[in-house]
Amino acid sequence: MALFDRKISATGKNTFGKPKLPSGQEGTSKFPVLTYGPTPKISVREWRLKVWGLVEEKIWSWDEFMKLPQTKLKADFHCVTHWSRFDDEWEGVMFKDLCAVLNVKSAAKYVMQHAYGGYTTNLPLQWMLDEDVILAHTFNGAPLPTDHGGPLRVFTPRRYAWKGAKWLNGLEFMSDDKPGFWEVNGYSNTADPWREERFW
Ligand SMILES: Nc1nc2c(c(=O)[nH]1)N[C@H]1C(S)=C(S)[C@@H](COP(=O)(O)O)O[C@H]1N2
Ligand SMILES: [Mo]
Repeated sequence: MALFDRKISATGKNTFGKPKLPSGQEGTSKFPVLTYGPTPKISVREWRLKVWGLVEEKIWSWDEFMKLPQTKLKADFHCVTHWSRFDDEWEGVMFKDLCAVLNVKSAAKYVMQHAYGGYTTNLPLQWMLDEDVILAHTFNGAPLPTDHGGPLRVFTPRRYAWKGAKWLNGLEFMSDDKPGFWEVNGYSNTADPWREERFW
């Protein structure tokens, strides 16, 4: 397969001081699509984002969501299937900025991301609050392609890419950890690319 037609080399450190290329990864200019099951096609008119659980429940429409503070983030993307992309520009709402307008209860320690189509993935709230976790709608200056999770996906630069749900439509705040889709199916719960936490 043509995934590594053009290998991209990367040396030195990334923005948070980790090797630009984690061990076991290869740089590519391609952006493969990795989706389990069919691709949900959601227009921004019908799109909603709901938060529930240990938080004051709230639902955003697209227009309301776009009024939240918008940020551009340059970051690298690491997939557990051994490819990495470098220096893409993502734009959207940082999770920490979204959290700032929520009433999260102090008992909330974990967050489950929910997507149209049923995909889920879990992370500690503390890790979701990392400064670079973004709910992204724009990729390199254009609307995020549907295949890659448009209208809105989560991107977690410090974790393997399965820790970001494409077609995000819900955030559940929880007191206890609960494994998401791939975590149930053998992927690591913590997913640190610099420790090669791929599977358990
Ligand atoms: N809703 C949803 N989100 C998902 C997935 C999925 O199947 N469904 N796959 C995950 C996996 S395993 C990876 S590697 C990345 C892939 O993102 P990409 O298709 O944009 O490369 O999305 C993650 N988010
Ligand atoms: Mo993946």
